[in-house]
Amino acid sequence: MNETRIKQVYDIAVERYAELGIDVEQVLAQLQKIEISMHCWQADDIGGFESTGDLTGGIQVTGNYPGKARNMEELRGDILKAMSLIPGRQRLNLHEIYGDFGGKFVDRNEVEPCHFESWIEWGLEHGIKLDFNTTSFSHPKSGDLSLSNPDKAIRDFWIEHSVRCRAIAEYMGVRQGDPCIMNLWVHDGSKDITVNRMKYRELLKDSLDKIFATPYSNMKDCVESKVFGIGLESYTVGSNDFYIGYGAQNNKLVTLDTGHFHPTESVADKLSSLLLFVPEVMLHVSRPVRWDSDHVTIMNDETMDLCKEIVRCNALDRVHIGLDYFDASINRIGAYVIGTRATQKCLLQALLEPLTQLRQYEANGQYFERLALLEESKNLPWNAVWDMFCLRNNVPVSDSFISEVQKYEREVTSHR
Ligand code: RNT
Ligand code: ZN
Repeated sequence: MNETRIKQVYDIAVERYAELGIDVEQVLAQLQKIEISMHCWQADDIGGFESTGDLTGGIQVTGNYPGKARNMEELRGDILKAMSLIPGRQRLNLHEIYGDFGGKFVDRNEVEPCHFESWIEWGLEHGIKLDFNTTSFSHPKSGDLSLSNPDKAIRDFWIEHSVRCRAIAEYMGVRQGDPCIMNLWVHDGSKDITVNRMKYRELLKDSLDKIFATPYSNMKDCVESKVFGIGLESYTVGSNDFYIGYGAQNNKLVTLDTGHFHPTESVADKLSSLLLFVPEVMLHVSRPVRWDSDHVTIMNDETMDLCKEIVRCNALDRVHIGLDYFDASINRIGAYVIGTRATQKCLLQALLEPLTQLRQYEANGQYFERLALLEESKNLPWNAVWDMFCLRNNVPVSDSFISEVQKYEREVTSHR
């Protein structure tokens, strides 16, 4: 891409937006500050470094594109490569099973902050802040029920795991000088009609109370619901209602995964309700295709609506944006780049929305005018601003990241 052309087109876009009262430079400064929490698990199909066992817990990765990361070094290299093709600075979201266990087997109820020391050092070296997740799946004790298991020994095992994970997240937060967001999602559920739905939810609530007993100030807890898992289709203990209730009552962050709702439900619309009752929200931006399929995030209406709602709620400081998808059928580094850049593009368009004018129309009951401006906003020259954002951040403009991903594939991942 010709730099001079990018600049010329950008200048025209700046003028056009100025006519609508939008300060593009200010928007770019805002976008620059948003760090997206990239999920480490797209790099290796949620494998982790604990075992080579199967992925369980009702989630599934499909595809077998060659070159997936086989160890920590490869995974770190892939993530740095992806980040080098994405403008701005991002965070990295780790699962417990990605600990640096030094070749030894460390069970989930034995994990300690030291197992993440090398990650913390790596993060500090590269300016990448870490987020964290408990891991209830892919373990002999996972079964269908973990924190809500009627068997106290199994429940206690997962409580211990989660308690330890919080301590690790707190340690990460201290070391990076910024709170680590720790997400808790458990797969607990049942394949078929369940006749004691209350019982498991009581147990989950009780387990959570125990897990959250210690207050911390350098980590933030969030709880993630879902509709169903594979093989657990009829009942999900940690449903949306359950966690909204829990979060509201206990002042916990609620995680909204865009794949975890009924297909026509708007996740964007949830923000302005939730933010009135819970302190902050964590997002897992994903793309469900017919089900919670975790396809690569793209710039579609759902992601756009979500980003617009964050901005319209003036909640950029209360909504943490993370990604959660896993597609093993295409180049995995490319998948990171597409999904993260798509989310940023949606955020940019949200920030460039002529909101003052739109709200004026709305307040006046001028609904034709509101709809007309919403439609016209779609074809404002936001792409010229996006190209400039990439240029200033020294990352490939437009589709020129494709050849970078191909080069890395040729030189690195194809040799695995
Ligand atoms: C599963 C949840 C959860 C996982 C990750 C791996 O449906 O979305 O967030 O995808 O923890
Ligand atoms: Zn998720």
